[in-house]
Amino acid sequence: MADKPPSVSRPIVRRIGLTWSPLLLALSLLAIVSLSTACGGPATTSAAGSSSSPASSSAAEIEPLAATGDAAPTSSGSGGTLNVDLTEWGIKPDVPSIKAGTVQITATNKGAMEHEFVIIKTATAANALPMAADGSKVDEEAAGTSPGELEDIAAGQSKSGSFTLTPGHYALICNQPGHYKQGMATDFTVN
Ligand SMILES: [Cu+2]
Repeated sequence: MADKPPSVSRPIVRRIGLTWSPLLLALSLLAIVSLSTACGGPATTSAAGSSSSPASSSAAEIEPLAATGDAAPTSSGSGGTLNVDLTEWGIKPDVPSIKAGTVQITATNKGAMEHEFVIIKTATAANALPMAADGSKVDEEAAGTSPGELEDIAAGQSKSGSFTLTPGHYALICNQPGHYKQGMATDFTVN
């Protein structure tokens, strides 16, 4: 049963092939000639265009990052990732500035106490921010605008978040009571 259909179809194919082969040869020769002459140029350019357009589109996806990376000092990082160490008593970003955009920030508490990481966009120097009435903390609302923070980072722990940072001067602080006065503040620039 299974052998019959192939044995039947094969002769049909052969007959078609035999009867059509002169015509197919002629047609294929014509096709080859017409393709190589008329479409040869466009075919190669369109092939080059199609192969270069994915390349250029993928390059376009990379180019903004590469271009911003080129425009910025190499110390400003990739433009997308910022790592910050929190200690007693300091805040140390791994780069002094970064490109504007969506920035993935990881704050790591390398100290022995709980800390937090607060981002404040402000024209004021990081060590001169206005204090709350009791003097224990920065008055964050008076200091500027905050794109966000990573709260309650236990000793030895890290927290990460994605923040939208627009160009300007920032203060990166820990606003646990008393920590800012101990020096947990640093200036940061978004280009
Ligand atoms: Cu702290």
